[in-house]
Amino acid sequence: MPKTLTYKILANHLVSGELKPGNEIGIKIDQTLTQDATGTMAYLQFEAMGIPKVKTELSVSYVDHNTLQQGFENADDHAYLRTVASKIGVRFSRPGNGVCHQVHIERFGVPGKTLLGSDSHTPTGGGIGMIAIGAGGIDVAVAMGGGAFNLIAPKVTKVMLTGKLRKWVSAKDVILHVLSIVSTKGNVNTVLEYCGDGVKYLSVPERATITNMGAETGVTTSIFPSDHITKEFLKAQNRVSSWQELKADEDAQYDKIIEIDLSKVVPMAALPHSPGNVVKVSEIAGKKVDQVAIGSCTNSSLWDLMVVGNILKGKNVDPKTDLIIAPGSKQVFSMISKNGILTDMIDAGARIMESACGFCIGNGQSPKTDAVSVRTNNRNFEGRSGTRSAGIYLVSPETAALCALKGEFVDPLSMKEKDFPEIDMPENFDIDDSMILLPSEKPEQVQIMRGPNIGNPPKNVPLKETLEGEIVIKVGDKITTDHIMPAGVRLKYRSNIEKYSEFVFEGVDPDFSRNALKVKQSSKAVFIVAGESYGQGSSREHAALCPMYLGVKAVFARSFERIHSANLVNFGILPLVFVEPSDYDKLNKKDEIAMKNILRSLDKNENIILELSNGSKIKMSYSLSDRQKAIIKAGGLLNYTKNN
Ligand code: MIC
Ligand code: SF4
Repeated sequence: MPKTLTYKILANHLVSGELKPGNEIGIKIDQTLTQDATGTMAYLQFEAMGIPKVKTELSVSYVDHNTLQQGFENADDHAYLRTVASKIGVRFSRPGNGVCHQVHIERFGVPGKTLLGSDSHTPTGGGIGMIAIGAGGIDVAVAMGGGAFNLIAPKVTKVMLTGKLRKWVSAKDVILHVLSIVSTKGNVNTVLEYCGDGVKYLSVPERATITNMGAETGVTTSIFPSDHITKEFLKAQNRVSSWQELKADEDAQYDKIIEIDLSKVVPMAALPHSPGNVVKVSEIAGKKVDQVAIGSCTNSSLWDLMVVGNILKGKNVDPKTDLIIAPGSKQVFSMISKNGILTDMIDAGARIMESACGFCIGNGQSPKTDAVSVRTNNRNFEGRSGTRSAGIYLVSPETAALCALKGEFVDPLSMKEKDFPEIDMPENFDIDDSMILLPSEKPEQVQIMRGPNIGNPPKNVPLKETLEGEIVIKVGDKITTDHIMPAGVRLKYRSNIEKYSEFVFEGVDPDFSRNALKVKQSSKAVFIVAGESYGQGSSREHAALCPMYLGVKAVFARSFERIHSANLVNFGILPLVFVEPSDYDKLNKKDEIAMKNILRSLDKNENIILELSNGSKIKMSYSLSDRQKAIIKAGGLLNYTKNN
């Protein structure tokens, strides 16, 4: 039977289950990546599994999120990550070497391989023809130990690209256009597979921009074929031996088809506070802009920054607008420095940041009160920038550069075609992997460094037949992991769960953590009530781990996002869905709830019943595989892995 590219790669890696959409399958993982903000927990969990050395073909530990090092905490994390990597056979990408996804695609991505990363933008690797999936740190730890990664065999949507992008329109506009079609919800357990004639006009970094931000649609991953463009990219990275041609079979069947004529795509922007609020830039032209930030794993390739630098060349940034630029990797940084584009940026008035996530995760450059901040990154959730009242607008590098010069929104299509900069891309990139440390050849001699910021992962207890407890918070739709577990200035506590837990739901209900602990101390369970798409956004398992620490035993929601619901399971928290969505309205903060016969119901695949103190009952369903039920019963994946 003719196959999609997605199913060809999945079939090559299948270790369990039947490869049919909707079934739970297990796949072998060839490569893993972690970043520092999720990595410390992943490696602590790996250590707790008692496996001496990773069993993957390649595992890389990146440091890119927490690089500000205000206080000792980040530096403690880095020292732990460097030494544990050296001991267990993982490469270590030093702080300063760049954002994990950008570096991974440059130096390690291989068409046809599987990549699991403890970061939701791991699908960036789909730009080079990998099946690249984001997951919680503990799933990555299991994969490093040689265990399969379990997922629901996805439905595949064909995104058929025809035509060629006009000058001043770029890959970011394509993915924002896709978001305007598929939105940020309802796409769980789907893969977006790009094909068609238009693909050949997109470079690998442009494809990576598109697959990167596919994460915002909620899909499992996105993928492009591996063709002569992929080969050229790998050649320029001196890695052509990693290339193989890969594409879907001619008559492959897709679940859905979306057609996009690239020549008709126009510059787009996502308005605050969701990547799905997409409009044409022409609709907001003239709106004043306070800050522009260019970089992140979505748009910081050499091409992106060459375009930006050439637009800025010989001009000055508007006096009332700040321009911040963070190159995606040391390779990009070094190349724009050598070819003089960096000087053009500095001369134009740009503030240059190190190659790291920085502003994207709210680690510095928080905009002023009520600011309009225009950014090339992928998320604009409320408060993520560090300034709750600011509105973040997501755009292409072209739009961002023009906004910085004029101090207001400019539709790039108002520019003349002939004024688009002529850019000569080099045939070869500068290769220098000296910032990637190889693991030790004498691991027995490596001492793992654990400063006071490195705590042990907290333990959970097996699930009980009956839970009695209280609803400590009720939230609405589209609650993101940034709402549940803020990053920014709190990011430095990622390795210290007790401290980090103080900030759960900080921006939604500052008393949540204290109230939850009180309920836990009175030996009752803590419950959360939520609307649709609970847990959108990042893969941070802390959004499950810290609630677990605070005594959360179940979340009652209208629907869940994929990575977050997997993380809840991994930490022994029940993700339950209202059978009758309107029952959401019957539950309130402080309600006392009893759940009986939980284990029996799970065994029999029956609904779980919530008993309210007023006598009424609410039916909750769940979509859990037998393996997931066993994990929840054991009190989480760590306990389960130890027992099996
Ligand atoms: C993000 O973009 O939200 C992050 C920060 O990269 C997260 C990971 C994290 O929270 O550490 C993600 O995308 O998974
Ligand atoms: Fe880093 Fe932002 Fe990319 Fe997340 S989305 S990996 S914070 S650059």
